Amino acid sequence: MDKSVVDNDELLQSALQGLGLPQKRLDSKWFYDHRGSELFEEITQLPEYYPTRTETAILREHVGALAKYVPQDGALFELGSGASVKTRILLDDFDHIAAYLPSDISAEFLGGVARDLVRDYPDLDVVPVVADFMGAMALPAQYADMPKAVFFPGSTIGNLEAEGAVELLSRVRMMPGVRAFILGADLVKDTGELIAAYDDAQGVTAAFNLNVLRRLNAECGADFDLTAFAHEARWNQAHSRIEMHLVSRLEQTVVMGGEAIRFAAGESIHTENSHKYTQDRLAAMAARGGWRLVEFITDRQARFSVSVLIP
Ligand code: AVJ
Repeated sequence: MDKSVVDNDELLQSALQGLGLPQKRLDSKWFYDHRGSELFEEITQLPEYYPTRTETAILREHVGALAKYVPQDGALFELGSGASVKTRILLDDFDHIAAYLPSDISAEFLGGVARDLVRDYPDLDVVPVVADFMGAMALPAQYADMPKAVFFPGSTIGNLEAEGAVELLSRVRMMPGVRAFILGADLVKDTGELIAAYDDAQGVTAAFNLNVLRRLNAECGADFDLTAFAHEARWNQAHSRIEMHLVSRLEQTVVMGGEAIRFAAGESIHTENSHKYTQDRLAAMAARGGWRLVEFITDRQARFSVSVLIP
């Protein structure tokens, strides 16, 4: 094998491990290279993808109520901040905070976003933190102890299984200075509506899903034929989640990192979970993580929720 084709050994090791499982898996965090982050921003504009516009409307309407939970002269620390589009609703209203700390796994994407925020919010310390929220999130020293609220919108928490979500909630709870956790979470609803949101007519979600294979080719020297896999969104009732899969259209063998990975026709790679909640389930999960749910705000149709948790 030509080792020089492997630019990302962490991705390669993670992918080899996941693709070696009986139900092949790829961690959804690998969607978010620069291209994947762009495709996700396109998803947020789709007519079928209700979460972003619904959460945006909730934030606009209730920003005043949320402001009370964000400490005076403190910081807003965001997990998985992406393009920080929704955060601007809060930043435009919060004139009492000192710093905004966006964190994201895509360093390149985050850098560009932070540059725009520095320009648009000259009175705010905008300090980007490159971090995976499933790992240690080390904040720069002068912000580590600052009173802060943590913002985790978009139902990104839904990518985690229950144990992972509780672990994350506990870990954030332990960070110094944390006074509140503002959490966006998608809610259980009609299955047809959920499926459409993850299998849009324009095929943007399909491109987003397939992008992870393009990434394995580009960064790990794999030889995935992207036309040989089909995007699929499934509702898993038992786990109350939408699952995304990439289904092999035929029997095939893919080579990656010197290993042959065999696919039967119809066999899938499970690429994402997106859990959908009820208020009771969210409150229970928060409690297991050491938090108390004190606000639960939804739109009129109860499609999406923004909760405030306090220690
Ligand atoms: C960014 C994790 C919230 O689960 O809805 C969108 C990602 N996947 N369409 C979600 C996603 C397919 C999204 N999150």
